[in-house]
Formats: sequence, structure tokens, C-alpha cells
Amino acid sequence: MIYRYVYGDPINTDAVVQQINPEDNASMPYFKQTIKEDEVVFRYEMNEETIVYGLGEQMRGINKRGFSYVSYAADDPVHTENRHSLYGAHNFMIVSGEDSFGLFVDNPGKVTFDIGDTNINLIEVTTGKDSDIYIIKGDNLKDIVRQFRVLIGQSYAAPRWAFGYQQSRWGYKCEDDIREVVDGYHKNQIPLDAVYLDIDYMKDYKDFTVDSERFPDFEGFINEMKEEHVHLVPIIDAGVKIEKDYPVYEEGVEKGYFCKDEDGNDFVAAVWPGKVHFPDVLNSKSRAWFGEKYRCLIEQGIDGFWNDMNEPAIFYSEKRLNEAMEEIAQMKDTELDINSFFHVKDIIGDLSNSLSDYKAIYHDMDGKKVCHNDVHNLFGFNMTRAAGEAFDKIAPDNRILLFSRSSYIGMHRYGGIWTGDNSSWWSHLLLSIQQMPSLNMCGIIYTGSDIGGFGCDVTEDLLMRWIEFGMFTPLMRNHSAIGTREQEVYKFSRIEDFKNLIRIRYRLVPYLYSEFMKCVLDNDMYFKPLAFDFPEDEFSKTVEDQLMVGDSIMIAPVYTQNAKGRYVYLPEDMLMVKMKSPEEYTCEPVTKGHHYISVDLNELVIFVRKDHILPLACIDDNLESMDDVDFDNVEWLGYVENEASYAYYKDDGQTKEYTEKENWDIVRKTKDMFEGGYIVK
Ligand code: MIG
Repeated sequence: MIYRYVYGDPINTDAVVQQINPEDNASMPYFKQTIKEDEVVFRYEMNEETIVYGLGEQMRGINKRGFSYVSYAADDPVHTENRHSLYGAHNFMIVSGEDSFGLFVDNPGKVTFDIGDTNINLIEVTTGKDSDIYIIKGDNLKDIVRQFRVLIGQSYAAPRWAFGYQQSRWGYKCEDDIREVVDGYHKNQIPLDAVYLDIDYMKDYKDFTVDSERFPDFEGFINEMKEEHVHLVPIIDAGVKIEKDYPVYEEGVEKGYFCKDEDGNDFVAAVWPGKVHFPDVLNSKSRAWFGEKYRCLIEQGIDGFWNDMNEPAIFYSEKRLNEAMEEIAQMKDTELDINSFFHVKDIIGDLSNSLSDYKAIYHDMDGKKVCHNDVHNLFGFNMTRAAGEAFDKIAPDNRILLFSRSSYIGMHRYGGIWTGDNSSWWSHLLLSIQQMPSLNMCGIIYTGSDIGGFGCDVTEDLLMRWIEFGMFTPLMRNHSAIGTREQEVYKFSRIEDFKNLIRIRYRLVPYLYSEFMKCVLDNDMYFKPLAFDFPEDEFSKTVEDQLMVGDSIMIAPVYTQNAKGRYVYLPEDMLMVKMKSPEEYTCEPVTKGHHYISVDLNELVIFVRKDHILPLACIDDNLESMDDVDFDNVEWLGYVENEASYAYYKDDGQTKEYTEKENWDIVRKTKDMFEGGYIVK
């Protein structure tokens, strides 16, 4: 059951798609509420056992207890443990303990979740005075998630090719850079489905333009790549460059489609292109206009995009830079000392992503003037929605890949996310494992982290371990920052191992894609904490570094340097499958309980649940991309003591007709079919 409580006059965020009639606020269960002048605080007493799940992209573990989290979309490339905000605002959490319920705080401004930070036993949620609050009661954790997901609407389904391995790097500049990457993969027989275009493909960082010196025949180049079965995925940034005769700028100004300042002038910020205006994507006309702009790239053959810098990130605003320079100028003839040094440093440092700027930007929400700070978390959502809504018109039958850096619940209907600028740190491999199920709870299913880490120099072993986990994320993209060590897998010494591991991804893809689509269609989670599938099992509740992937398997990735294996907890008897290549595998039943499992650096381990099966693609040496995967002719890996049945979801992976019943193939396997083995036709 879902109960709604309305405080003040909330802004319609379009996060939810179901109309729920509000209850009397005084009747809200679980929480004590304090209504202040401009905020509402909800307090809940936890007991020792209470676990808190959710909050999407946030830092820290699967169990969120023991820290505070602030929903206020932040462009922060240093994801250390002390951070309270990342790029997304996903205000849904589940309390699991004596009481079990979900809480969704639908407020697009700043919301704080103090989950046992100030007081280990207290949850304190602080939101703006105008908020829509939902409480969800359910039979179990999965049921609570499912109800929430019905409330917020069906998740975005990516095209099937986007389940292939993808390579990206900030620094690819021209056709030849990309050809070199594709050659690097193909020469080494490593499959590849996409290469990303970061900001350097644009002419002077202008959205929807292509630098014609670097890409003299863009359309021809897209086709050349298509022949190699490689999709090109360009980045789109939130800021529109201010430049005379640049049509996107000229039109936006003329039609009044940009965000304004207090006085009604187009707000001027500076990001990569230099000075920019932000499209007012909270205005439906402006949103439709901006979305239409993607058309020119789609018409040239592009079928995937990533939306960046849409918190929106601001290096500085024109107004505040001027003020800062004035302040510094005033210091000119004074005696400069260490204090002045720190003062100048602060003046400059505080210019980026500053609250003062967010408070000085205004939206026209279809007739209503709204201060950006109050709706800050909706920007990335609506930039991506602009694209998603336009795609329905531009390519009504075709699924286009789309994901965003910033997001709010509701955006999951239009695209996925990636988890932004992580670093090549072992701790960030673990972080990405922990982010995945929390994101899935919030409806964000097409997601993944930058494999190998974005910032800092990766090492070969970290990249390999990361691939062993990234193998399971729907978005499997290796991405890194300019200036860091090159991270394409063929640039390392153990190319053969990388090749084998990436090829295993393609062997697993019939299962991964099938599970992904089922989760989209059934409002399920693709990655689950163990406790979601084994609610009666006490130890499962404490496991922070293993996940259920779909219904048939569990994974326990290695995420520490120099480890030769790790302890794994099995909540039930399972079949351990170790693979070093698509062809080489060993299978061994392992009993419920704790085990030390050795895992070689080049080895993938999965655990198959009892009486479960999963489809595996039969792949050969010629495999280059998803186009070479035969979804009809699969093998079945299973741990069948009795019998198992599997709903194998298959479609063309490209059209939007994915609700058809004929896409479901119910496959049954009994013990005798396996004749002592574990893989059968
Ligand atoms: O200020 O476009 O998160 O993936 O490579 C950095 C350059 C801007 C941030 C994105 C990252 C991308 C980078 N962008």
C-alpha cells in the first residue's frame, strides 16, 4: 500500500506516474514530524537491527546507516567517503527491521537524510516545506520496491547493442583516434560495440556541432564505423555556447528558451565552451526545442548519447567572477600576507558550482517563475527527458541509447545514468558494486561505473578486476580522463586475459539482457543485495560485497589489490562456476556457508542458484560485436537437482515492441537432461 502526505504546495516534479490521494498528515505512521517555517523534519527511531537501503547513487555501503546523505546534485569529481552528495538525487529509501517500509521524498530541492549519523539510532529526514511524501508498506523488500517502481513508472529499456563492451576516453579527438581504438580491439579479437565521443568532437564545444577538421565527413565516418559494428556515442553538455551566428544560441535567445537571472536576462555561466546559457528544460516548450536538436545527429546515423554537466555544473558565472575580481582588486595596495593568500584562494575556489549561483538562476515552469535552487535536482532529469521525449518523435520505432550524469527519480523512464567521475582506486570498485542495487531500487537499471576508474592512473590488475565486475553491469564502459594512463585493454600486457574476459561478457549476454528486460517490464531489480532474495537468512543482511544478478546467479567480485581470492558467503548451496575464457570452465557445487574461494586475476567466478538455469551464447573466434551473438541458439548452464524453469526474454533488441508476450520463452530443464554435467544444449 502506498500512502501520500502533502506538505505545503509541492512543485510537480513528474517523478511519479500514479495519482495517489493524500492522507491526513497527522496520520503518518512511523515518523514523528516537526514542521518548521521553511522545512519539515521526519524522525524515526531505529533499533539495533534496522537496516536502511536505497538512496540510489549515494556514497558508502548498501546499508546506508551511519552517515548523512544530501540530495543536491553535485559535480564533484572526488568521491571520497566524506562526501555527502554525488550527481544524482534519489530520495527513496527502505527501512528494514522491526518495521519495514519505503519512504520517498518528492522534493526537487535540497533534502537531507541523516541515517544514524548524528545519533546512530535515529533517522532524521529534512526536506523543504513544500514536499510530497510517500510511505510504502509491503510484504517484503522486493514487494516494497515493486510498488515504488509502479508508482514512478516503467524504467528505460536500452537497445540490446548497448549491452556490448564499450570504450571511451576523454581525449579521443578525431576520426583517426577512433579508428585506432577500433583497430586495437579488432586486431586483438576483442569484441567492441561502441566508442564514445567526448567533448572534443564538437566545434568549440558547441552542442550539436561537429568539428569538420577532425571529422571531415561525419556521416561517412558513422557509416564506416557501422560496418565495423561499432556505434559512436557523442556527449551532449548542458551549457549552450554564447556565440553569434551559432543557431542553437541565436534561437534560444530569440525564443526566450534559456534560464534567466533575477532581472530576467539570460543567465551567463562558464563551462567548457566558455560563456554559456542553460536551456530551461523545466519549461515544456524549451524542453521540446532542445530535444529536437538531437535530430541532426540522429539523422546522420547516431543512435546513442550521454548527457553531461547537467547538475548543471558551473565553473563560474560571469557576475560572480566580476565581483570576485573586484574584491581582489581592492586588495591591491594593501599589505599582502598569508591571510590575503587564503582569502584570494577562497574567492576563486568558491566560484565553481556555488549555491549563490544556483540561487540566482530562474526557470519558467510553464508560466511559474521558480528559483533554480528550489528545483536544482530536476535539471539533469529534464535535460535527459528533453532528449527522450524528442526521440519518440525523431525515431519512434527505434531504441536510442541515452544516459545522463545528473538525475532525479522520474528520469529513469527516459534513460540510464553512469556514476560519474570515479577514480582508479580499489575502493571505487567496491563503491560501484554497492551503488548498483541502490540505483536499481530507484528504477535506474541501465547503469554502470567508468570501468577502470575515470580519474588517476589505472593499474592492470585493477582494470582486470573491474572488468570482472563490470561484466555484469548493463552499461559496460571503460572510460578515463584526459591526462591519465591510457586505459584501452589492449594497451596492457595481458591482452589475452582481457580478451577472454570480455568475450565471457558476450557469452553471458543472453542471460544479462533477458534479466534486464524482465526487470524493466516487471519492476524488479537486476542487482539485489542478498537479503532481498534470502530475507530469512540472518548473515545475508550483513553482506556488502556480493550481489544477486537477476534470478539465477550470485556474484562475489574481488576488489582488493593483490588478492588471490576472497571469502564468499553462500546463503544456500550453489554451483560455483569458474571461467578463464568462454570455453574453459570448471563447475563445483559449494555448500551454504562461508568459504574462502581462490580467484585468479584472470578468472571470473559466478555462483548459480540451485534449480536455476541460465542461457549462454555459443560464441566463436569470429565474434566482434553483439551482432554476432545468436540469441536463438543458446546453451544452458544450470545447477539442477530437480528441475528448473527459466523465462527467457528475447526480442529484436532494437524496436520498442518489448511488451509483447511472444518475447517470453519458458524453458524447462530437468536433472536427467544434464547427465552429470552442467552445460547442455
Ligand atoms: O569537466 O567531457 O563526467 O565523463 O569525460 C569534465 C569531459 C567534463 C565530466 C564527465 C566525464 C567526461 C568529462 N566531463
